[in-house]
Amino acid sequence: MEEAGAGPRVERMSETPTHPLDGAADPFEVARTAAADIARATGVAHHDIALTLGSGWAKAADLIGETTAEVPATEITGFSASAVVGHTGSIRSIALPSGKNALVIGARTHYYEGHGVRRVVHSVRTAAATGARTMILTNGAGGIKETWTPGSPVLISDHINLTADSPLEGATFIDLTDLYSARLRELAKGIDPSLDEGVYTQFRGPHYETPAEVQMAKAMGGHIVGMSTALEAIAAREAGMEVLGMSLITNLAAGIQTTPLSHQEVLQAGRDAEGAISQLLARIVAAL
Ligand code: 8IG
Repeated sequence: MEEAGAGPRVERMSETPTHPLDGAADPFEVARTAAADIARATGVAHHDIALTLGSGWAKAADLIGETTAEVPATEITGFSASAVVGHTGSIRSIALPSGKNALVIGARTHYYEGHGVRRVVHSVRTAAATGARTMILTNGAGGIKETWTPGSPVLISDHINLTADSPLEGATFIDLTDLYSARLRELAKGIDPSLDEGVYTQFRGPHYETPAEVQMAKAMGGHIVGMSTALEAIAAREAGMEVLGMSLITNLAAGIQTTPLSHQEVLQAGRDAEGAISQLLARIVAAL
């Protein structure tokens, strides 16, 4: 039991650890430190491909190759424990059959956590600092297209960033034409010709949209609603990586689906689809 009183409270405040990205002069320097941590912890000096596995995609890590090391994300500089049930919180190095190394990030920091966009994109910048030239971003999301059913994987063709934020600092003008690589989308469709694609709309969350907001997203040209990925994709492009984005439609967006949205339902849809979409992702990675 803690005693109420001024003494201990002052002590705790002075002990509050500062996050390495808060106030750092250069977030890329922090990413290079994190990449060195990963090299040390995994024994793998260079990674070629990086994957962020969102809700429903975790099993892909077991299918794409041989896991050579798994490290809790909290042991890597700048990473935080995942705030969401259903997100695993580890970083794995996987040897692919092709001889390449994949870095699998099972810990995503969401924008809605409120720690700022530097922390949101730290995993992407770290992946780039490990040498990865390809960034595969996956997520669970809501679908606006009526032809989609929960459990369908879809390719992200473009995004609308409704966070009103950017990972770029200062006058860093980055071209986002073809942000989601047409080459990689074609490669994915070569493996599964039934794959549809759509425009991902990143909302801040963590609340789901109102039906009116879903109609707004639809009117603007959005097909997928989610709470991640767009800011990460921008950072990946800034780092010069080629980006593949995929969403697992776990639910139809609010108002498109007439029943209420629940996180439990979203997790269940992810579990039901996990085997099939993970296999698909493994086949895509094998073809890279
Ligand atoms: I899973 O319907 C999942 N994530 N914004 N809307 C938003 N994010 C989501 C949704 C959804 N489903």
